[in-house]
Amino acid sequence: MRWLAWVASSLVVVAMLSGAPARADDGYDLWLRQGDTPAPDIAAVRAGRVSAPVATPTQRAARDELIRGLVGASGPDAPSAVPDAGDGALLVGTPASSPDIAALGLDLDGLGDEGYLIRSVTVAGRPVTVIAAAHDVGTLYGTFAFLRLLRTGQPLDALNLREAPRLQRRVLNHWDDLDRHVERGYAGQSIWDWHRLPGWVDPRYTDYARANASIGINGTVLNNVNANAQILTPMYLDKVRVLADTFRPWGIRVYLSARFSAPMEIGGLPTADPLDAAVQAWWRGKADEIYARIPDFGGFLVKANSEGQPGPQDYGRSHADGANMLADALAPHDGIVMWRAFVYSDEEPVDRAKQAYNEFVPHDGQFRDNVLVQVKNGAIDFQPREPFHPLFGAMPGTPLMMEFQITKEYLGFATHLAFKGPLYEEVLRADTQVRGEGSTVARVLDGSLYDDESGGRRLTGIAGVANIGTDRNWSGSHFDQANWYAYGRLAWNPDLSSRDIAEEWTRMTFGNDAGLVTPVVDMMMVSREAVVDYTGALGLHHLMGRGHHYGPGPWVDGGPRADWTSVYFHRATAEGIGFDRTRGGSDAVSQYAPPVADLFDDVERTPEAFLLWFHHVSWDRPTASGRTVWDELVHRYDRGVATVRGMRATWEGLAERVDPARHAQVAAFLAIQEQEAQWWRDASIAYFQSISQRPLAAGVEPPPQPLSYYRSLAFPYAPGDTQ
Ligand code: GCV
Repeated sequence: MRWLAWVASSLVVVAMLSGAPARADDGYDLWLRQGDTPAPDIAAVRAGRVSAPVATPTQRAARDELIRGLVGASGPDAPSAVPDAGDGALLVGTPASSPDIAALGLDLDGLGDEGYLIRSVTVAGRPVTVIAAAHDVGTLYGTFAFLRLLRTGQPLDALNLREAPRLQRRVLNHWDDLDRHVERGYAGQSIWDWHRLPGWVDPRYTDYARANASIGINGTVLNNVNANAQILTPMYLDKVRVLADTFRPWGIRVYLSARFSAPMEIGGLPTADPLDAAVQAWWRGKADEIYARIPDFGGFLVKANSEGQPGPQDYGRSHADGANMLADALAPHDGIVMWRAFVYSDEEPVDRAKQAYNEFVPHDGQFRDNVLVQVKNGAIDFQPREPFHPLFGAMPGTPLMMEFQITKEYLGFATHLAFKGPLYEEVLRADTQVRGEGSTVARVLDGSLYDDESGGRRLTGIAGVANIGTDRNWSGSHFDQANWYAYGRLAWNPDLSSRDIAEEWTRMTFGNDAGLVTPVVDMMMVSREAVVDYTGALGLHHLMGRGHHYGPGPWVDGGPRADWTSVYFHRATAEGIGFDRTRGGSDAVSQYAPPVADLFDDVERTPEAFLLWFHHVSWDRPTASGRTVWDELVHRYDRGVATVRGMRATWEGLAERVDPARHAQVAAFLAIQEQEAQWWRDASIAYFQSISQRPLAAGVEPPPQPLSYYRSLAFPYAPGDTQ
């Protein structure tokens, strides 16, 4: 009863606070912030009765989350236990954990290990909200979903939700090195404090797990795909074990990036040949060693024979040989291999966009059942816009998992506001047409396209390259948190709309003030297109600075490899611009299913967004607007800068509606973005005009500096570069 009284008095306090101005916020609490959430007005709280089991760590996590969410309390003042409320008005659990749930006889079939239902029912004449699942982790996800409804101001009195994730493995990929450098990371150092582990378990690890669980992420690859074999030594595995123990209550498994040559580097073997018996035995022993510490270890992620990494081809073996050798070592423990398809060779004269397909399609059907081939969303490298990767749909006999980038290597690092939800959505909804219309990338990923053959038993998954670091706000900027959030929500349900996700995130992150939500969501929804415009529209790609990838570098040429230059990709000449990937060119179009290949092959029908990706056209070719390609490109550069200017103005207008700390940082970052968008625009126009020799249309401002100035800028310490 003391607890009930405490809840009641807390509610009064929360209610009083809900009308107060926004409090200062450093962003640490992400979308889980209690912030200015109005006092919950739900039957359960009014009645003061919540029944949630607390017998396991996952149950306790769900219960604690409810306490935080319902009474706005955490920390030392929070009640230590929810009383056993019998016919509680908020009833949480599984048939096994709660007799009350069992008594309801709910239909939990088909929810799988992670699904849940949330339902408003009447028990003994009293309204009860039920959060039920077949397993504890389902109730945890259901709890977060319920709190999401609460925090976003949804009605809670007639609920009938039934949810299960569409993809099984929903994983973050950390490109974190063991010295805490983060490759392509713009949010400080790696959050994994390897040196102090396992003795010091930073509470931030729990906060990390909680944030991920709240959006349904259920796995994390702790180390960079450009892997260091040391992570597989006993000393590091003891550290990994502690992280795995910390994440387990939140339904999160750990995975590791495995360096293919580890048997040589830390095992003392003379070879890493996957067909060598000693090598196979070494990996089996290594797997046993890992599972002895971490019984639910997820498995290995591997970057092999790509950008200088070792791999099976060093021994004349195939990607399937390499992946299967590791898969066999993990199979007795139910582990999986995520084998990356991001492979290309500078010794290969073939268009880089075609190489992954050429290498992997011949091995379709040859991978073990516990292998997922992990494919980037597009065939080049996480550009602001790419057509979907032709491998999606081209390997019916092999489960493919998506690799998105959450960090913004090519979209302005952490200072540019670019919401990637629309990028993810565009790719997931793209129609491969491999089995007629509606063969979307999402259906390739969730396996539903192949249900006839697999009976729904295929392994499925998705990965996102994390944007997380030691910065207090985790992601380097407040708005980059939205990219982490959107990735998780789409990993759970690839059919969600990015606008809905943006709104959900905004409400949870900044509050439900209608005068704030609409302008912020509108701003987020135009932001990625703005980046496309000011970095190179109409299908241009790979135009950034060399190495660090910061700022414009359309002039980048020479160096160690042609396929790391910009001129390789834009192919601008005095006559025209674009990469001819048609049947008459590199023929990359033929890697798509015939209707898509026909579309991309036809310059008249190719969507303008991909014009210069697939075609080399005259600068003077008319575009849909009536402007020539040259004038349209310049127009888009200007449009991109103007959009950012508009975003700044929108944000300025929200000063009274956002706490000063977050408002000030976002405002400062938008100012940086505007300057850098202008820089991209000026440098790109200066460069392309030096090639096209076309005049600028009337009214267009010439770049203020000569091309030589933009070319002379150097940034040796830009963050996130490879080491
Ligand atoms: C981890 C791009 C990035 C590299 C990254 C690589 C990959 O080339 O610039 O930093 O390496 O992709 O995805 O393996």
